[in-house]
Amino acid sequence: MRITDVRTIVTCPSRNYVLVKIVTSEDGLYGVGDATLNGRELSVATAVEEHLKPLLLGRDPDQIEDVWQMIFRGTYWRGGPVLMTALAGIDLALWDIKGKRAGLPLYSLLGGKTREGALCYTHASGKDMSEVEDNVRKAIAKGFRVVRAQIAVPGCIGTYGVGGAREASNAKWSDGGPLPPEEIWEPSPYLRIIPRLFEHLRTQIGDETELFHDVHERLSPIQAARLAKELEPYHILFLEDPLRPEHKESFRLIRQHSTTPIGMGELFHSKYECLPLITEQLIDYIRCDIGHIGGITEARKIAAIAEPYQVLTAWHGPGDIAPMTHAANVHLDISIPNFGVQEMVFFPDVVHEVMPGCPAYHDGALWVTDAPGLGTDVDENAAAKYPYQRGYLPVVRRTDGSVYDW
Ligand code: GCO
Ligand code: MG
Repeated sequence: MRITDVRTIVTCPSRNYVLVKIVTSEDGLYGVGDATLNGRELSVATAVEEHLKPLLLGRDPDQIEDVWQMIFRGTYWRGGPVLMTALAGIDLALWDIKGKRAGLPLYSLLGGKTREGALCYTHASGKDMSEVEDNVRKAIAKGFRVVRAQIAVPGCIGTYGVGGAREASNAKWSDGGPLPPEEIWEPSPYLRIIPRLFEHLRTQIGDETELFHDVHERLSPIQAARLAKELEPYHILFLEDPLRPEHKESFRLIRQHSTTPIGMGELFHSKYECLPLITEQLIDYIRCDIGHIGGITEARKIAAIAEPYQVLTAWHGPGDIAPMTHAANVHLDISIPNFGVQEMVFFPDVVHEVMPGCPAYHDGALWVTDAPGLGTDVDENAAAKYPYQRGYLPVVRRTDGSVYDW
């Protein structure tokens, strides 16, 4: 069996996705992976099409580890978001092929089920306490047992996780295309309102539902330590991504001050970045994006490294990665021993039309079928109806105009 074609499919059913379809010499046997990198999609599509496709044609698609090592180490300039997203797209497609060839769902190839369904969380946000509370209640009514809560920060324009980008300015280039929306954010009002939000939610909603919050890598070490400490009485599941990904040693400071569990990792690109946080037990949840760390091959190693340190997984699962990565998340979740929780989104119908087979939600969990491989696919004719549209993530500034982290 040989790889006979590698097709890069760029499509925009409501937002941009980059897919990698690897076709084999066996009749009708192909796999589809996701190589979407929000806001920089075409750089990944070019990497796959121009640089990686020639390396893949004629190779045996069964040798996933060898292909992975060849692409990761063979470049010399290894790692980074673009190349690791490209590698993830290829890796997922190869695992999809392996499963289809064996006639087995991916979770079976990964060792078989350790649980039925993957406990998952949804997002609840709002412009004030009562709106967030309403949205948490709506999530609970849908069966969610874990809910992420975000609130608009007073005096700031736009806030991560609260539809902030829509409020922020939406300037146009002279070519008519969009520019990144610009948001304003300040740490002091943020640090004041978040503990109040969780005090409100615990008082109004009680202790049963697991609640937590995404900092989105915006705090300094001592600010993060303060927030983690002040959130202690509300027993959140974890504080998500409190520090920038470059500052791994600073997690020690958070640990010195607080017993609030910590999750980290959606901006990591390899197992090496996870190592110190896991081996020093500085975090409780590792939440890499399978689509940005080179796929299932790397993710299962990260999970294995985390297991003896009692770090659980919480793989990133936003709307800007395609259903193939969501499926990979769930296949791993239900086959590893140290699964924690899974982020999910409800995709619009048009995404299901282009990419059928996304894991289904019911009873607070995500479920994959027994379809061979990932269980997901792409309808290339449907994809062609939705051409790429330029899009950017927001840029954040402080009130003095200086650039900050989104
Ligand atoms: C999350 C993430 C996302 C990212 C997004 C960027 O926890 O789901 O923080 O919302 O911001 O994936 O493209
Ligand atoms: Mg996040």
